[in-house]
Amino acid sequence: MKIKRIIIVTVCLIQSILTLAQSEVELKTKWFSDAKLGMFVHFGLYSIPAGEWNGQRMGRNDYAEWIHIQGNWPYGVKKKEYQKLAKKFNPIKFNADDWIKSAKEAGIKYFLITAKHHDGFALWPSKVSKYNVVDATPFKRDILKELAIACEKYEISLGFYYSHWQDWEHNGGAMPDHQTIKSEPLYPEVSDNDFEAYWQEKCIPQVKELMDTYKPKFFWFDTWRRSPQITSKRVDQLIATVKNIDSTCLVNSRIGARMPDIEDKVDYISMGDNHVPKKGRTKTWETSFTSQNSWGYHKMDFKWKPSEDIIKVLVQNAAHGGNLQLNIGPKGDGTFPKPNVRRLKEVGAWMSVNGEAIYGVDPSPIDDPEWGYITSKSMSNGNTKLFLHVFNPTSGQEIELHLPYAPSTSVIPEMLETGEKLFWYPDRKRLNIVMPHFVVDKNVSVVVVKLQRNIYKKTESVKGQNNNLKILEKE
Ligand code: FHN
Repeated sequence: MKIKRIIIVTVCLIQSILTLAQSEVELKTKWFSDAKLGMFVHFGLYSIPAGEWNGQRMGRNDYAEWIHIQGNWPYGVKKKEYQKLAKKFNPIKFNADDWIKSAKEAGIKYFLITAKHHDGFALWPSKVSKYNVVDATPFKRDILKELAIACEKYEISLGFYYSHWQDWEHNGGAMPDHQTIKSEPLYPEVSDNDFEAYWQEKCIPQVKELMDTYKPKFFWFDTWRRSPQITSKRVDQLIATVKNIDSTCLVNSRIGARMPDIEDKVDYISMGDNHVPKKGRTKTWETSFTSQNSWGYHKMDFKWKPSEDIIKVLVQNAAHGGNLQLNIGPKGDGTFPKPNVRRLKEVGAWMSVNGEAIYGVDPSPIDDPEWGYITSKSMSNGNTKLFLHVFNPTSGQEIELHLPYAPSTSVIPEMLETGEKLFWYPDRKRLNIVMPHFVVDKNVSVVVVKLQRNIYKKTESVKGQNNNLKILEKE
């Protein structure tokens, strides 16, 4: 009897500790998951050749930031040749204030930049390696510092991408997979001892330096497959390097892609490139999304994604509890490409009237309808606001909203942008809503429905739903 009681008490204790720990993590990541829209920037030496080496378009995945490996295809560009780009790096039109202001106007809440990408080049005056923007280029300005000042001015949270695994400058840094490169034995195999040297001499000290100097609110580390070099011990050391300086600084899951326990160790999950999942995750998550195919600016990549698609992906992720990080590859002169400028304005215009249906929303408590997606907010008075994001609406279209109970007669759906009240009629547990005659937005129109009930409540963790929200079948 006594033993039974001890077991029950211990289990309860463990459960409360786990719940406490979980809510602490949720609290720490709340600003990030509420933000919903971030900007990712890939900027570096590769922004100069912009996808072309000696008059020839680069090979393979056509990611401009990979030109070191994929220029002069299929051989790659020799390290000495590539590093000569530093002497040409002089983005005189770079204006941190302009960048961050345009992010702000687009409704973006946080900003993330490649402090160091795979080529190993640092965008700040690193004391750890002379291969940096101040010591190695004619530009001689601390890009990260200027951006940090602008972020503070516009109240945008600052984060850094840091390539901790691949580093093509340090002799011990990881190199791309040999089987995928047709080149001569251009890249020697890196031994674990060499990698350890890189790790202790460059990676850890640079991350520490970034933490101490710029006080970022989050890090975005990058692996995309399991690697023998990225061991649990190294992941733990890197996380500790960040957290020992600021325990609230967030770390993403691609610090150790495909490691079995990685999601327990980190603060938020980063999807694979451009991966927009059909369902949410139990933990805070984001999709990094390119504007063209390439991350770094590529002058021959014309696969620009329309703003309409970007908005739809933002909505889809928000409905599943995730963020969208829209990537921009600035040009070698430091300006944003024209298609990006336009897209930022268009996304910003949509956000300026529909932001309420995106920022700080909960994922949909209802299954995805066939006409679009739903986001929601539970109000302090116990009511629930549903935001119905109707994709490609047509004049007078009828949409069906399936609820867990018969709707009350006081529900009056209205358009978020115009306040126009909509005709509706109930059909048992269904609400049929008639869209306006004049369609306010032919891409995504948002309808607000205020329900005088709380249709979800906090429950235990449910796989596939963020923030542990589960719909109440019956009240
Ligand atoms: O190789 C990189 C690539 O250049 C880019 O930075 C993306 C961003 O998610 N991450 C890697 C590929 O997945």
